[in-house]
Amino acid sequence: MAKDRNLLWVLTMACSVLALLCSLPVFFCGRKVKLVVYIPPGEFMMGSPDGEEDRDSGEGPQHSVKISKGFYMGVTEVTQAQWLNVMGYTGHGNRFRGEDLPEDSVSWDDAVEFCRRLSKKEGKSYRLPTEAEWEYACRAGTTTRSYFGESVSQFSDYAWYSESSGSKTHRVGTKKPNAFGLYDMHGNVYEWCSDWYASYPSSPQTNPTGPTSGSSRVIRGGSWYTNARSCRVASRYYHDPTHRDTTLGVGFRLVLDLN
Ligand SMILES: [Ca+2]
Repeated sequence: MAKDRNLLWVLTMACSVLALLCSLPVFFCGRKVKLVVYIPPGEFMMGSPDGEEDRDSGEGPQHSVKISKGFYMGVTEVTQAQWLNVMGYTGHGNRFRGEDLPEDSVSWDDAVEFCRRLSKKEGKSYRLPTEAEWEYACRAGTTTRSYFGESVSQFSDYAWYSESSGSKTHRVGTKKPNAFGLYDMHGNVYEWCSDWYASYPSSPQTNPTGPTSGSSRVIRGGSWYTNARSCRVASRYYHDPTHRDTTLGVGFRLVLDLN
């Protein structure tokens, strides 16, 4: 079993390197910048193992998930400049202001509307990540509490969270990225996922999208406001999809589907 896991890790890392080499430059706001990276298909164990420190029961049961199709994902959270360019107005009462800061107080409905307008504007298919895609992309082949390992002492090198943020959000992409080249998957702002929140199934899943109805949508990754426990890769939280949280800091990250 250990040998299989090592092989899986090697294959995933090989795909990660390929993904970085294949990072897709796209035009946005008239500037040619790398906004998304390719996330290759693969399989992973979703949720946290029973023995993980700081684990919450809602992170289990840990179960096998297959992502059968690659996709592109935003290198960073959606910034306030990107929001203005697409929506034509500044955000809904962002707690912190700055064009390179993430949108920090958007509802799920707001984020979905942004995806709809950007898709129409560019003739592409942008959407929120599923919860499984988010965790798969964040892990980038790792199985630890964060994409950089188990050590809480390293959190400040990788994440803007309660101990490192100075009680505010920060310019996106300024901490260390994961193996896929994604920044701020831990901390800065929480990120909306497309799924309704629900308990996990125990059986293996392929491209799970969550239940068909519910009352709260999933948010992931913790924020400038939360502690390291809430920034762990398996940590889950949720909100009413109409709620614009000016305390926690909730933004989002785009997924661009392959044609
Ligand atoms: Ca984040």
